[in-house]
Amino acid sequence: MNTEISGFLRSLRWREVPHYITGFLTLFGSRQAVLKPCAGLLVNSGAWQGLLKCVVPAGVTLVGTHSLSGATTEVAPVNGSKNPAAGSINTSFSWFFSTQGAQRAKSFTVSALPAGLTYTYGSPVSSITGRPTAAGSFNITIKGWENSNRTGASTPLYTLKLNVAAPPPVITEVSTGGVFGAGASVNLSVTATGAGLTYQWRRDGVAIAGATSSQYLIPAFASDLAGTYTVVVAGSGGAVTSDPIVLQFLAPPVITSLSPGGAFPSGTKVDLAVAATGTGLTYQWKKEGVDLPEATAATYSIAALTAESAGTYTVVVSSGTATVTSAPIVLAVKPAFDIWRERFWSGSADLSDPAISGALGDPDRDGLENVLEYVLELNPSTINPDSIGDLIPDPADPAFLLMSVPLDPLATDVVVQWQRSVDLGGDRWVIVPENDPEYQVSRLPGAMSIRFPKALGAGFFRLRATLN
Ligand SMILES: [Ca+2]
Ligand SMILES: [Ca+2]
Repeated sequence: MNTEISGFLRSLRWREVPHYITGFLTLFGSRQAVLKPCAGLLVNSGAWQGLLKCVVPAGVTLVGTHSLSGATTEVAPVNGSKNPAAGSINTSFSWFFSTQGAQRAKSFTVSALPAGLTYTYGSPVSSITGRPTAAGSFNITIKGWENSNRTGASTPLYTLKLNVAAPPPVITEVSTGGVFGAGASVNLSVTATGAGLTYQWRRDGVAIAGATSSQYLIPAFASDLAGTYTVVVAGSGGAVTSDPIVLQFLAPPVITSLSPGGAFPSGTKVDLAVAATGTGLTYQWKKEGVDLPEATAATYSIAALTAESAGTYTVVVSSGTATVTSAPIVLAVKPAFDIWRERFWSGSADLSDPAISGALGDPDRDGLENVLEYVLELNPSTINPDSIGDLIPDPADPAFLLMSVPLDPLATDVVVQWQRSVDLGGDRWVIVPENDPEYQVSRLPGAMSIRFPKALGAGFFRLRATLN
């Protein structure tokens, strides 16, 4: 009797029974192979069934005896494949195996394959290939069969342990830093690839509570939020930290002067102006909070104030993203005569007494109604002379007489007319129309004049003023 180690560990070739047994016998648990022929006990002449039913003498521990190709055929990795095997998510994986022994398996049962892997039968080498889609540790079981349709004798169950590692996350994009002013909205974001990703944003190395998504929004930037930000992206394959994102604080401009608001007669030209300190200043004027088109200078002019253009104005002064909004400037339209009245009677009950402060009032009893005091720029509380001027020869042409009376240029809400009389008779005052062919009447913004040929003879003239 003679034994020898052959093929692979635990396989023994038994040459002593040449006329019956030509296969291998696997002996598990016994280093010292002690085999005795089963000759005569074989039930069947076929090699497959023969050894299966061989009776092993006492004293020999025979474990895992199976029926495929005698007792020596089992599944084993080949072509450099190892067990346990290592793979990575979404990465090409190949593992080759075969049966070892005198007879090849003609089919396999491969169970518990991780997603992404497939089994392919081949002769002599079969394979498990693909790209695993999930990380983890997997136990794949393989069993070889005598027949191609997974019938007949089979090998023992072989277990391939496959460890699929997830790759560490890869940050593909992360926000850059910048300089931001108070109140600026800053949105930090990171894009990364990897499985099971979690995020933690940090400021100056300290985790920010609740900042655990791929985006971190700072709704209103402030000086104490300046610093170096990073985000740690962790996944099943590890964790990576982003490049630093430096956020700097930019102090806002300081407004040093601003036009006051006020009430102005309709048609008044109003210039609004702001002055501020800061670098690279830009401006945006707004009315009722809405940007005014092309109102982006330090001054903004309203050519003629109207009820429509009256309202509340502000100006936003910016230095980069640092901005400051001015106090409101309220502009109102008010009749010029009312503004004039308030100049004399503001804060007094007289302001609401028409007999005193109304257009026809004459509180100083100088014979000039308030509307005349107004248009002539006189004081309604002090007595003025009843003469408003003299007729003089026109310096440009002495053949003409001329009288010019200064008027308040803002008193555009008053109709002023010349009247003339030959003898001061109470009911003989005649209005001089503006297009009178003989008496030339002109009203300029600041004066009212009348001019006529000396030959017409002098007379008396007076002004009549009527509030519009
Ligand atoms: Ca008066
Ligand atoms: Ca007066």
